[in-house]
Amino acid sequence: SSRIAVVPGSFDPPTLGHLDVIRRAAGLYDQLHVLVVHNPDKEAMLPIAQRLALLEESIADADVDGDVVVAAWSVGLLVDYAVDVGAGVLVKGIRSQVDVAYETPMAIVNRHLAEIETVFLLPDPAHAMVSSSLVRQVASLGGDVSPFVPGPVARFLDTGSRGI
Ligand code: COD
Repeated sequence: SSRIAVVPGSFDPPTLGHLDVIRRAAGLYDQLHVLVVHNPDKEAMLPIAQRLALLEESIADADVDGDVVVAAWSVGLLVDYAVDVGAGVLVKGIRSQVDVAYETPMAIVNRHLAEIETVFLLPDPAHAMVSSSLVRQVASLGGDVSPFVPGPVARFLDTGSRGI
């Protein structure tokens, strides 16, 4: 049977850290669903549709090998999406003890809810300090975000075409 995994995130905006996790996960599974999930705990910078477009462009631009689907999910449990597409695994990136503390209870709940396993990938040291919140901060203060994000995201943030 084919191995299908979901890589969920806010992706607000997608970063080089995200792209690293996506590329490596694509090498581990037959099909990958990169899922833009609305996180009610975070105030959003970009609308979901914009994050989807930037993710698609960034994945294409980076020539990620494998069967990668980009989708969005805003109603119901994340594991409902996973079950719908036949995925048995969620892949998350772990940058720090803070990420471990945040992800551990969710991983346990998701396994109880739907027998979905969570697989954690350690970050590439080159991108381990990159986060969307850092990029949002630098962008909002007019700084250069190009060292932290894929080309399409850098170009988008740079043109000031954001509706904010
Ligand atoms: N290097 C490696 N990994 C990274 C990096 C980096 N530099 N930056 C981010 N990541 C990882 C994150 O650790 C995460 O795994 C993923 O990439 C996405 O990151 P973000 O910041 O875009 O997304 P988050 O952390 O806001 O996650 C949002 C989710 C909605 C996916 C999360 O909150 C979640 O799983 N929610 C579950 C909703 C649900 O069903 N709840 C009920 C059961 S618990």
